[in-house]
Parts: sequence; C-alpha cells; structure tokens
Amino acid sequence: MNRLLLIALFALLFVSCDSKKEEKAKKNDELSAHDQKMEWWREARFGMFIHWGLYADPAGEWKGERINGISEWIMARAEIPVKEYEKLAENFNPDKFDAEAWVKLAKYAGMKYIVITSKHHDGFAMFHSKASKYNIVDATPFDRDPLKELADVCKREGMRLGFYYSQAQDWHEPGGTYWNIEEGKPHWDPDLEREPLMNYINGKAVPQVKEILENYGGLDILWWDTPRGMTEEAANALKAVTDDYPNLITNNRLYRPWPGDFQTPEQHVPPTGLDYDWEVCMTMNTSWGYKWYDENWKSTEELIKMLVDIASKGGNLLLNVGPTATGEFPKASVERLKEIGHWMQQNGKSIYGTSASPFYKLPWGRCTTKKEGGVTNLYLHVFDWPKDGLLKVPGLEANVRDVYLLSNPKQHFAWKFEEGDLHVHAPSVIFNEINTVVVVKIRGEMTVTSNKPHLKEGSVLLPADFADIYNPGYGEHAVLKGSSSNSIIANWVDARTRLEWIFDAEPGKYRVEALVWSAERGGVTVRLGDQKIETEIPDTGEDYELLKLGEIEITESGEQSISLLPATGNTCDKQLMYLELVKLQQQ
Ligand code: H79
Repeated sequence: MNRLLLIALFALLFVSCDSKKEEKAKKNDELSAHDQKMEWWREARFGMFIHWGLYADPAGEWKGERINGISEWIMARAEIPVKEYEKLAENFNPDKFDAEAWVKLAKYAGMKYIVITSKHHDGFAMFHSKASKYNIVDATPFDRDPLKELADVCKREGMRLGFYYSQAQDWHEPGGTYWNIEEGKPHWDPDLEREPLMNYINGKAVPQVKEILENYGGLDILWWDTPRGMTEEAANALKAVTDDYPNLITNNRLYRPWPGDFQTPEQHVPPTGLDYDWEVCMTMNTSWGYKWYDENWKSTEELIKMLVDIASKGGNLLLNVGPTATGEFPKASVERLKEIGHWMQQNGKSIYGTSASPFYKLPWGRCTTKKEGGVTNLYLHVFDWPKDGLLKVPGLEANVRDVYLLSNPKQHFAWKFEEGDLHVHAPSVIFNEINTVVVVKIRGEMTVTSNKPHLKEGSVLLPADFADIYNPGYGEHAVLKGSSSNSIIANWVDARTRLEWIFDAEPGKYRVEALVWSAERGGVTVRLGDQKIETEIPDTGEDYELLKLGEIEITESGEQSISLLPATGNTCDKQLMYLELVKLQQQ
C-alpha cells in the first residue's frame, strides 16, 4: 500500500478517535451541567403556580351567564370577540396587589419557587412589553408592572422565579393558534383576519420572550404551554432565544416531541415515578384562573398528602393560586397555604432534597429518603396508624440506629425487627392528624425486599391500596379512601380511569374475583396482556360481594400486570363500584 495513503489513514483514525473522546467528554460535561442546572429544582420539590390575567375580572361569568370550565379559557369558551375582550383591560386595576405578601405567603407555605403567567392564551401580557401594547402597563389604568415588582421581591427573599408563557395559543393575534386550529376550525371571531403563525412568532412571541428573559433579573424557569399547532420552525425560533440562557429550566411543552428539562403531568399524579424529572401542576379548586363560584376546594389534608405522595415518587408539585382582579389571593387559598405551611414548618425536612421511596407500596402512607454522609434517613409519612399498633416497614434490612419523631426528635419510638420487617410501635397519642413523620436513621447500606403482591397458597391478593390509579388530567378522578386496614377505591366514574396492579405469579389458569359494592350496573373490562374479559357488574345490594369477573391464563412466571377499566361506551356518570380487593384464584 502506498505509504502516504497509510499515513493518511492512520491520521484519520487518530482524528476520529480524538473527536470521539472529545464528544464523550463534552457529553459528560453537558450531563453534569444539566444536573447542576437542575440541582435547586430537584431540591425544591414544592412551588407555587400563579394564574393571573384579565380573566380574573369576569372570573367565570360573562354577561350574567356562568361559563363552564377553567376561567382563563373564558374568551374561547364564551367566544368573546377580540375587541370586546380587550375592553377588560380598561378596567383592570388590581390596586390590592402586593408582591411582598404573595412571596411571603408562598415562602411560609414552604414553596421554593413561583411560576406566574406572563401571558396566557388570551394574549394579554401581564408585564411591560415593547413588543405589544396589549400589556398591563400600557393598556390598563394600573400604572405598574406587577411582574417586575414580583421579580424584585423574589430576588430579595431568595425565592426562585419562573414565567409561564403561552407561546402557541394567542387568541388575540391573527397568527396565534387556538385550541381547535388543528381541526381546521376558524377562530370564533370572524373579524380576526388570519395570518401565518410565523408573523405572530417573530412579531410578538420571540420579542416578548426576549423581554422577559432580559428584563426580570434572570428567570429560573420558562414554562411553555399547549404546544398544539406549533411548528418546528416556530419552536426553533423560540429555542434560539432560550439557548442564550444556559441556566434556564424549561418544561416539555414548547414543541411536542421535545423533552425539555422536565415532564408536566397536569391535574393528576402519576401512580409511579416518571423516567426523567417531572412536576405535577395542580389546582386547589377546579380552575386555574380565579372563578368566583368555584367552591370545589381540595382540603389541606388532600394537598399535604398529594405533596408527600409526589415527593415519595421523586417529583415536584406546582400548586396553583388564581388571584382576583383586585390582586389578592382567594381566602380559601390563603387558608390552605397557611395550613400547609404549618405542617411544612415542622416537617419540611422530609420533603426538600429527598429521593423517592425505596418501597413498593406502604399501606399506611408514604416514604421519602435522604442520604447525609454515611447515614440514610427514611422519612415514614404515616397517614394512618395501623390499628394493631404496629407500623410495619416491609422487607427492610438495615443497621437502624434510631427511630424518632421529625417534629420533635426527643420523641423516640420503640422498634424491632420481626420476620424481615421493621416494626415501629405506634404511639398512644397521634402527633399529627394528617401526616406524622417518623424518621428511621440508618447507618451504612440498607436493602429492601419488595412487598409486591405474589402467589401465596394458591391465590394472589391485590388490595385497593396496591392499585396504581391512572387518572386522566381532566374529569373526575378515582381516589383511594379509608384507612390502611380497609381501603377502597371510590369515585370511579371516568371511563378513562384505569386501575392497575403489578404482581408476581406462576403460569396457570386463574379465576379473577373482585370484592365490590355496587349500586349501579355497569360494564368493566379486565386486561392481562392481550387477554380481555368483559363483564357486567350487578347491583350487589346492601353489602360487599366477591364477584367472579372471569378467567385468565398466565403463561410465563414472573412479573404480571392486570388492569381494570370501565367498559368502552360505559358513560359511567355514576360511580361504577366501590372496590376493595381483586383476587386471582389459581384453578
Ligand atoms: O394554564 C392552564 C390551562 O389553562 C392550560 N394549562 C394549564 C397549566 C390548559 N390548556 N389546555 N388545557 C389545559 C387542557 C384543557 C382543555 C380544556 Fe377544553 C379546556 C378542556 C375544557 C376547556 C379545549 C376547550 C378543550 C375542550 C374545550
């Protein structure tokens, strides 16, 4: 072979090796840069969402009529023409707005960051914008930039801050998208002469995103929403702006296939952790924006348990407040935030900077963990003290040094290991009605054997509190009710809600039974792999009944999953049944 050619070949080999190495090193750098960027966010676990805009004024009512649904959607839901909706700005004067009060309350509640709507789908900017006069400083009598005030207070108070920006939907602009644009529906306002999307993206969205990133002291988060109708070109134009801010955290809603920095389950808690960073966004009542007659408030207890549940799965909670047109938080929100704060002041340690639970399921509550040096803290969140007085931590092997009450470390608990479980003696007094946090201090490594349901004496028992409940974002949600010894799944009314159990079993034929109480007849579908049973649930009368649903066959040993779903076509406006247990009986 020609020597020159050989040298050239070698050189090529070296160059490609080198560039591969470089690539790898760069990837590692990027990884750690990403982890560094996410560090505060992962530590934070709890943030406040604020939906505030012109829609706070109609607050769910238009021309004397109550408009169904989330209040910030009123312009679309009531099909309000642009010129008419614009008039809301003329009277928008939230003179009770007090950034300091908001931030201090968020802080007291234990929230570590705030994300506020800088522009929602209605297109109205809640900040001073040069790119569009349709903003709070230029279009309203309120001569202040509330987001600037908020940013200043956040800086002072050490509160992280993010802005929500509706990049695709903008119902005010001829080029903005609207919710059913993909179905080829015209905008409801015939006077809005349509223009190409890029006119709006380049003329308003890009300049405004530049403004918010430039003028508010360095945002920590940019929260995109509703990517429907976005194009890759439009998304790239916006991404080019955010690329200049390497520490900016963005969500996965800029453009559909793009992952962003975190996933965003909306109005539902995923039954298990997700595969990369995630944040549940959730309303305290039903609406994001203020809606004066929305009284469907979640209780403080539900909210605290939700936060704990999410932390135990490794996610964040972004809990929403919809301030009024005068600039105040609704009373019901303030009450709840104060009560959550009361709990967080004593128990925040079991939330911040924790990792997901190492246990499969804990019938009495949840668990979060934190490693500190050579010590691991297990935070046992006890929702219900077991009636027999023993809190069983299943399948734990560890060098336990101490078990004590988080809110009062002088309060120690008696404990012992029994048949591979850690048994903690319940106190005679309940320390916290909602959630008592017990710390298990462990030296060195620990191992956990899963308490996943399995075949035992010919049957597999799948209790309600071991079900993964897959609820849809919108609609009624199935919930787990009752205490640990007799939990039931209630409010199973949405045909999109799936109940699923994971378990281990051996091959064979099994009879599927369910312990239920039902007053309404309805269809239910049972699925295991590609096997499907469709059956009717009869009226069970006064009491719970063990109903036979059908038969299935398990062909391979190991992990299985079985799911129950209201049958297709079952409108299920009343709840299908109360469900206490599913049982697989080997035939
Ligand atoms: O900002 C909040 C919501 O306004 C926004 N995301 C959260 C954070 C959001 N936009 N769309 N959705 C949530 C999904 C909801 C769609 C619905 Fe509708 C709006 C269901 C009923 C009203 C659109 C209009 C679909 C049906 C009618």
